[in-house]
Amino acid sequence: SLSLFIGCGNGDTNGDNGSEDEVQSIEWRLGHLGNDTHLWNVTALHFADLVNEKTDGQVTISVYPNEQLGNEIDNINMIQSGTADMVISGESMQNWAEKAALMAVPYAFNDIDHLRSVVEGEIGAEIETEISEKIGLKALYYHVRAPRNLTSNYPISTPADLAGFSMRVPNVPLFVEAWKAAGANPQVMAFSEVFTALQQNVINGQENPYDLIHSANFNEVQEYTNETEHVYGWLYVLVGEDQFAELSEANKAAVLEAAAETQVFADNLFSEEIEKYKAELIERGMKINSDVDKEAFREAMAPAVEEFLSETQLNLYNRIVEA
Ligand code: 2Q2
Repeated sequence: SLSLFIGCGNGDTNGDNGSEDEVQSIEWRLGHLGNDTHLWNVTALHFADLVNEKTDGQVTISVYPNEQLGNEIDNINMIQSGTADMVISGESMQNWAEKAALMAVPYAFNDIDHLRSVVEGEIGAEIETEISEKIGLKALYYHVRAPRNLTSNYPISTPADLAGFSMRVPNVPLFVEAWKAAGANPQVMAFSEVFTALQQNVINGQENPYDLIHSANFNEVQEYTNETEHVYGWLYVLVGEDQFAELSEANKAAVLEAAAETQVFADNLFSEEIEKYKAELIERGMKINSDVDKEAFREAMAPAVEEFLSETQLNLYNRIVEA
């Protein structure tokens, strides 16, 4: 028999949950800070299509780029209160789950392969578990990221060049400490506010991977990308555990299958597209300073990193650098 299940919203606690023949009608709202052509958005739309197909339209996902659902931190709070359902997030989750700090520690990873092995291994699993327990978010698939670089209006090659340099960092306490130690004057700001702050000289710079520098058109308000490559990291695409629990068993399986397929899509898209962002920024007139003393930045940040990390975090950190 087919029990019609109409308008199943967030927080609905109908005892039918999980029954096999239940027809659901669920809409999830996913927010992130990239623009509509950014690879996270393209991937999220692909995931939405797959979920729609595999659940016969019972689960639909609406994607909101450019922090249209609110900034990352608000987006997480909204998921917890049931007014949003999904988010793309990473090291900012250290504000709730300390192990999430390991998703982006200055100079912890050597390259993308090192990063991938950690994400796919035991450490990645531990981080996912803590995110689930402490924040109530379930990781569906992930994005590896190109390294973070510092942008500015004059070349910055060593920490000494940071004197008097005020810059934006995301809401990531470890980044605040690391950049202070390097000699800059960092302040926390939502991503969607950075362009205007740069334009109005409220800040002199910011740091992000090439794809987000491109996504937010920072080349219009910043002359240089300095290849500090100070952080390799990754992000999860997450859904609220409560929202996921509402799904019937069949729909849960469909969503997980869609997520596994989307992982392959995301990894392919990353390798195909990631180089293009730098090339296009150069075409747009951005200057690349590749003459950066990365070792000096690493040394300047190292004491702050060590001091910042709790015992738990330091253990994970040591396991990462030894991997
Ligand atoms: O600069 C940003 O806002 C992003 O590149 C952040 O790294 C990212 O959103 C983290 O805050 C992830 O939690």
